[in-house]
Amino acid sequence: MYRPFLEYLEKELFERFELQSQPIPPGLERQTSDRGKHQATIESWCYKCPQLRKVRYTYIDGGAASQVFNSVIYPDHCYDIPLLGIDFLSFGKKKIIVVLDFQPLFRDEEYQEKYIEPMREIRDRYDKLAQNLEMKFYDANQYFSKYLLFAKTDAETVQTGLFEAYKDYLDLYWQMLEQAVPLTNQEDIERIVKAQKDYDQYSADRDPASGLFSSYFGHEWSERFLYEFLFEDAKPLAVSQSKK
Ligand code: BLA
Repeated sequence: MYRPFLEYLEKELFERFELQSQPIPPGLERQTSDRGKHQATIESWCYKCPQLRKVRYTYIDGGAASQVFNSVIYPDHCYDIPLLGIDFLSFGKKKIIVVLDFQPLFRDEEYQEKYIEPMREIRDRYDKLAQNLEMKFYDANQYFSKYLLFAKTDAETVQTGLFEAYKDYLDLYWQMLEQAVPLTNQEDIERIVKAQKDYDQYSADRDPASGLFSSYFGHEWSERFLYEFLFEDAKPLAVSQSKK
């Protein structure tokens, strides 16, 4: 269902950047499950290039029961640009949730003005996909922008409106990257390192997918996938707590 989105992202990335494939820890790159009705394959890709320190995307194909496309793009630490976050989910065709955002690293006015306001014009053209839904797992004021697309929708809208919106958001994101001036001051760069790391910790600890991964692939695999691949700069909760 979301394959065309994955293919489009891949094509754009390969046309615009000198991507270098990055290793994914053994056993996490691809996994299949045949636990009765929980049959699914999960597959992931990871790249880097001078402007983007980590580009990862994952596809879960569980047939009609589940289709998921998830991706995060982390710019190099010398750019304070938001992360690009994609989470498109479909469970049994009835429950379709799509989230697409430039995930802000900071919340000050200047940052909003520079990186978030430019999204407004696009967001306003896709009202149907920006439903101001309440978040249960995350805090909407942390790492989400006010112009995110977040909707409960249907297959028809995914193929038409969402695909258009997706192309527009990606275009704007590439444009921001092209215009970005790299930071050179070490302290400024350290601030980005910390902000991206905090994002990983926050996201890993709250990820609503952990139950989904566990149900398909087991708890142990799920923890490894979260902390060794998806959010590898995060420490597992038990560890980070015992170190406090
Ligand atoms: C919600 N994301 C969800 C849910 C699942 C996933 C199962 C809960 C849906 C529900 O029942 O309400 C799935 N999350 C995943 C998967 C991966 C993952 C499969 O990380 C990894 C492969 N989530 C992101 C990114 C964004 C994001 C990058 O990983 C940013 C665009 C957003 N997902 C996001 C939001 C929700 C969500 C905002 C709703 C959560 C809430 O209500 O608080």
